[in-house]
Amino acid sequence: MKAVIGLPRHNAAFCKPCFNGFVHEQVARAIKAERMFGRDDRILVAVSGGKDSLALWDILLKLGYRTDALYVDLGIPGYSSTSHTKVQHFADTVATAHGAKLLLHTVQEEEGAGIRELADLIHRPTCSACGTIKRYQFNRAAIEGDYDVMATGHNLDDEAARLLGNVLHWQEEYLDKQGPSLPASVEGFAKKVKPLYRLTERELAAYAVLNRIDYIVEECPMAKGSKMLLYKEVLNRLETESPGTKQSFYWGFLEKQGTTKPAPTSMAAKDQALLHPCVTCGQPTTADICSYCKMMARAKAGAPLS
Ligand code: Q46
Ligand code: ZN
Repeated sequence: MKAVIGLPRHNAAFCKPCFNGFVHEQVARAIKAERMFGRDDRILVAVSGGKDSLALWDILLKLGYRTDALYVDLGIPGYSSTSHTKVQHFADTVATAHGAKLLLHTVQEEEGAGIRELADLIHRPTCSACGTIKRYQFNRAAIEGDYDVMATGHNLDDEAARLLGNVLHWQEEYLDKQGPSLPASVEGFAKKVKPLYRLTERELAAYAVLNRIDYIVEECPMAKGSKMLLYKEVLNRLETESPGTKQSFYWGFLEKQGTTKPAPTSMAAKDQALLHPCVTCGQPTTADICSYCKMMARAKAGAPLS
């Protein structure tokens, strides 16, 4: 059969069925190696409408896992409506046939304003406010829906870029939490996994195209000029010169981390000592009020939201 994609880091070229087999195998290995979840677990995938998260939902369904998805509508003009349409289309044409459902949270409906307006009100960069909102929404949906684990579509490029940023700034506490599987440290905090960490952005784009997954190609407009995009560019240059760089950088880190980091149980114990329920929403936090509730209180004080 005709080769449809060459993978320099594996020194191989694949036809479509073999490529799909390769992608599924990489995800299966990730799930097993990092003890992400089992056959009986209920999984909630965070979908954005991009190739990675939709490919992840597709792969987990095809591997036979019980996987629903959550889409958070951030209310970014011209972007959120398109990405929502792509997610809905995938849910209707693929996921429903597997008995899976799509959950929807709309920031505008819940908080009276979209993400950009909220960020302006509290004088924070949009992406930092967005991070807090997404973390809160995904965790809440996972806990309320009684899911065992929450999965995100972060790929090898994302994780290598994040690692580069954390190393450049010696963000040790972030380095500690950069593994592909974070345990549910306390009641009220969902376990989080990244089953695509063995696959690159290019491989996932190829998977989406070959399997006719209709995804939003444009990046979120807020990502423009971000450090993450710069780190990805740098790593792509290195990858072109020496294929396998991203893989050896991130997987090498995981290997070293595996030999030095404390076992997840002791990490959970450490977190458990620090976290307790937010007095406003009940989600775990190290302060009295969680960062999401603080943010919304500040936004409401800054300007009355409808
Ligand atoms: S969605 Fe949100 Fe990203 Fe858009 S506003 Fe920034 S953080 S760029 S992954
Ligand atoms: Zn709270």
